[in-house]
Amino acid sequence: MTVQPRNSRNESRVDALERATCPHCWHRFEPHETLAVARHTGLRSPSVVEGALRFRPSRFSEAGNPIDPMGEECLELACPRCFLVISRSNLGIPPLFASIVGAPASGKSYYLATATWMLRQTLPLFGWAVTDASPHDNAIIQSNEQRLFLPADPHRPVMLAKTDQSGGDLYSRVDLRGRSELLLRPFQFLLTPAAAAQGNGSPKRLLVLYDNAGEHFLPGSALGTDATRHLAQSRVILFLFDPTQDPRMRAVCRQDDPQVTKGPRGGGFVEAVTRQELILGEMAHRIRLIKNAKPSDPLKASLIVILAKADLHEPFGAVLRDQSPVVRSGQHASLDLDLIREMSKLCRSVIHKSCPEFVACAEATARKVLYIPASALGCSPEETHAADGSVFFGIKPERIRPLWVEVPFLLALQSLDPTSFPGLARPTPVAGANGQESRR
Ligand SMILES: Nc1nc2c(ncn2[C@@H]2O[C@H](COP(=O)(O)OP(=O)(O)OP(=O)(O)O)[C@@H](O)[C@H]2O)c(=O)[nH]1
Ligand SMILES: [Mg+2]
Ligand SMILES: [Zn+2]
Repeated sequence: MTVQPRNSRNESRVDALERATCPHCWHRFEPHETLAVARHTGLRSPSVVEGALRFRPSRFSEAGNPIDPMGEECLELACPRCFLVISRSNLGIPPLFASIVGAPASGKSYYLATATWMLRQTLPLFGWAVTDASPHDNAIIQSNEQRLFLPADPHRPVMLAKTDQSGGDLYSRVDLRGRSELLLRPFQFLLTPAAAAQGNGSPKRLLVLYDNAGEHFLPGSALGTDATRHLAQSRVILFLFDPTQDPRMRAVCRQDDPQVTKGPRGGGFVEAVTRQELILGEMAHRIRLIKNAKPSDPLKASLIVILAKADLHEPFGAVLRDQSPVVRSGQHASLDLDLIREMSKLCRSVIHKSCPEFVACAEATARKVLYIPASALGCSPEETHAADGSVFFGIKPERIRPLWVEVPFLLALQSLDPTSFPGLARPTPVAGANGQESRR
């Protein structure tokens, strides 16, 4: 795809494209406004964080790539507002923004890494391929996936670090019209219908996800107001409800998980995050502020409450292990929506029994709320002694069995494109010995 201006010879091609949305600052712009990043090392821009000059291209190579003022062919593009590098997939491919929300240590980073890994395995069953739209931006999530699923030594416990609140590779500090803002790095996945699915005209999709530090979602977080602005773009919000952070839910969890007795990271429980409905309320408040909506307006986004770490709560551990809503029949897969609805009802009633105020808040926040139990690990982490004498909650990769983590994303895709992600019309019996129909 080129970024040639309107008066170029490719005018009709540019006009056919939709407006683009920057995944860093969510500015919407026409494709011809896209900037190019100069390749010549002598072209620097002191006002840009990443250094190289950004410019509106007027000359193009044979291949349609911009040429910088020193004659070098440029391969990188940038947003005209925040100047951060964007992927070519950000031009013309409809994005599906999804936000993952939850208290510190509610399991967001483990959830995200296991869900993206499982989507890479599951979406091909529906005829879709998953690739990294921006390998540079996705490096963090790729390395988390590798650590959990493809380690050199699967017997050696590993852990994912707590997400930084600022700094590190996850953030870019930019100057937006004189105001310094902290922008969170997006993880972007290109979903492409495979040859078999292309016949029905399904367009490619760009799934855009973010991994915030939980502190960003706490009421009063100054850093969080900038870093969670993606919430207002999202069509689907996944709220991770952590049963280990509420004493009433903790009481009905498996007690042999170190988080249940020592707190989610072994340093005790933090009272400020016990009431998870306050985090949900703060999230809704921020979205309404950005959208200039009335406090009584329900959010337009779908809200999926994920009962995280569901391995801690029977019957979910066993049921999720035995039943998958992804049903394969020959070359095709479909989603057992009846099973998902049944689990949603069960999950709602379990949370409601211990935390009725949370359910009331969720249902006052969005028009449509689904409750999905999921477990990133499928088992508990273990107290592990590191070589330097410190203790951490580690997990042996050989024990990891994610349960239902990809289901919320499959549901979001199903509501956008029911032809590619068909729902099963009726509950279907599990796997026949003849292999005609099977659950993944
Ligand atoms: N039992 C169980 N524990 C889990 C699961 N997923 C994550 N955990 C534990 O939850 C703790 C926190 O997980 P993280 O993914 O780092 O939490 P986070 O929400 O990203 O935390 P912040 O980055 O601080 O916002 C870790 O100690 C994990 O071992 C799960 O599926 N089951
Ligand atoms: Mg995290
Ligand atoms: Zn931008």
